[in-house]
Amino acid sequence: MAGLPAGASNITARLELYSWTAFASTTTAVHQASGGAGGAGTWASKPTLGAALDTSTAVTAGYNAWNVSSAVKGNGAVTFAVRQSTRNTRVYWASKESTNTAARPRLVISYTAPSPTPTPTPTPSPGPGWRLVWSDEFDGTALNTAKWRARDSYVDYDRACITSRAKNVFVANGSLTIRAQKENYTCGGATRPYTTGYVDTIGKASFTYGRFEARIKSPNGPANSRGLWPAFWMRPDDGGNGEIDVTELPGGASYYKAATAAIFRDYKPTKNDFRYTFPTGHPGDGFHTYTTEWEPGVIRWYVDGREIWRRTGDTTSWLEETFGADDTYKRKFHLRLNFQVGGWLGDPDAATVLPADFVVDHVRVWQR
Ligand SMILES: [Ca+2]
Repeated sequence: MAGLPAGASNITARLELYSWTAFASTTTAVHQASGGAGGAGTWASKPTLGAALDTSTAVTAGYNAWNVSSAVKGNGAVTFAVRQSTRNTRVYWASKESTNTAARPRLVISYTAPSPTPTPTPTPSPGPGWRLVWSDEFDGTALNTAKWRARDSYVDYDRACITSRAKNVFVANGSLTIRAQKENYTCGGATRPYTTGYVDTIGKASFTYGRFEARIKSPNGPANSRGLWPAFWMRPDDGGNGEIDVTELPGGASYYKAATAAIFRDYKPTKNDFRYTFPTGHPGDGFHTYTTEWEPGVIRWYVDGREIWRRTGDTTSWLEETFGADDTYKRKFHLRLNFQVGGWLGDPDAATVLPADFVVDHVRVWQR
């Protein structure tokens, strides 16, 4: 037997032998019989029969079945024999050489197929010289407030109120989840139809240059995701010009397949951005790793370890001015994870499924 898929479970096996006629006999199926059963019926040494699997007390015309599941654990060879209390088996049973192919012995297998799992995406290793300087693997049971602050807030372009409640931001099962909900909530003196979450490292961790990575599962599929917009991005502590978007993952039929990489000088907007469409799959089909390497004179973006885009002084005249870090202009950028609901790329519609989860397996920062 070779056809069982990896991960098959609940395997059952039925040995079926065809008898040309009914007769009285007790038959017992056994397995792992050793010794040959060939020849004319007079053995020099009879096969050694194994333990009983299943017994039938009468033979009927047509197929007779024995449950041999306990002998079948997976692919590979298993030998079965049937021990019979009366009569000569050769007279009544169809053999594997029978010209009637529909009467040959057969082993009928049924099983539960493994549930399909998305291709796991490896977490890429950083190149030479990068040293891990900060990370959160989200292994605990609560947001680590030494590293992050969950905000209670709102912004004009977000249709949701941002709350720090566990309903919107929580750590469990090795991940941070930011959950957008459909619920009326009041913030800034107005009631909004959604809530969401937002965490940042302002005042807790900020960096000049580095390799910034998050492993993320977006909630956004081809349908039912319009208006959902997870993002991992960075802003300078001084609140001035400059934004680095490691990834933005807006939902909706027009956007769900792509991850957007971007840098902003200002919000006039002077910006460069690039929408990377996955060669197979999409950001919502499982966890994917999004990385930005910010170094003097160059910023590179990666998805699942593959470089997708880079900016240098040649492509972007304002790169050094905005992201340079000479001694007189040493700027530190902090990390942000937010899950905007609605805005420039469309509001949720009737098909948008809420609650929706923006799940982050880890955030890691290296420097060199
Ligand atoms: Ca984790």
